[in-house]
Amino acid sequence: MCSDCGCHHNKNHTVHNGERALLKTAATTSTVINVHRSLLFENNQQAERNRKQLRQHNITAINLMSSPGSGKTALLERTIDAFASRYRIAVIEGDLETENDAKRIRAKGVTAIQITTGSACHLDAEMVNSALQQLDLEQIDLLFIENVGNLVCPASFDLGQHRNVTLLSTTEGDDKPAKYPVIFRVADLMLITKCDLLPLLDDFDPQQATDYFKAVSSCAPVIQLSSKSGMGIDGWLEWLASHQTNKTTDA
Ligand SMILES: Nc1nc2c(ncn2[C@@H]2O[C@H](COP(=O)(O)OP(=O)(O)O)[C@@H](O)[C@H]2O)c(=O)[nH]1
Ligand SMILES: [Mg+2]
Repeated sequence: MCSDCGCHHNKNHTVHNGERALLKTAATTSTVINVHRSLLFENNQQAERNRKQLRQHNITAINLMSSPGSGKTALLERTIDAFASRYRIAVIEGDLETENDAKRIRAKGVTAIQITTGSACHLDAEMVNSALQQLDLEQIDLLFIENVGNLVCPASFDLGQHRNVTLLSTTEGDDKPAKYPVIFRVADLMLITKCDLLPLLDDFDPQQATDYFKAVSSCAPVIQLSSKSGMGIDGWLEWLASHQTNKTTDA
């Protein structure tokens, strides 16, 4: 099992199978670790190339990470409604199967590239690079990357994004930042989503979730919002605007 993501996919699959055999001897363990390091090293290099390409086109890329169903696509729909006249937006969608999320985004008139990963539980920099090749980068100010729903693996794979946003929905429990610290530690912002449900939930305390988050992250902000009611969305849009420092259509 991969110590970085635990998944069995693509080129990693061979490595993992190899790992099980190789772990039998201490002498070869270091070989396995080196191969893992090399895979992440390759990913990081591609991520740097992606970042450079995005910078050349003045694109700000935001990587959205969370559990499945915590409201990433709903938030993007809300964001597009509010910001499509201000920024030229594109979306890269990551899921194991289906074009469902890309279709939801396209229904809003925004270009969306769907990556279906098969069995992989996260996006990687190479996948994002192949999506970038399908986009007209000159026509984009803000690029959202909706990562595969997973609170563990996406945190280990740099995609070339400029900012990480981790969502925690009120129905998941306020202890998740403590239980899954890595994905919250890499966050530049935590969004507590589905806050319209708070009156119905007697065991989710937003302050407790924030305290757990602050304990693992340094000083990243927290915004409580609801894509359904619109509560808190303005704070999210302000945060986005403050990180979209490049070309704007209303400047
Ligand atoms: N009550 C409530 N439900 C929401 C909210 N945002 C998303 N949902 C619902 O949560 C489910 C999953 O949302 P989706 O955006 O597909 O989540 P994703 O898997 O993270 O992209 C859908 O049924 C949404 O309607 C919200 O702010 N409030
Ligand atoms: Mg989604």
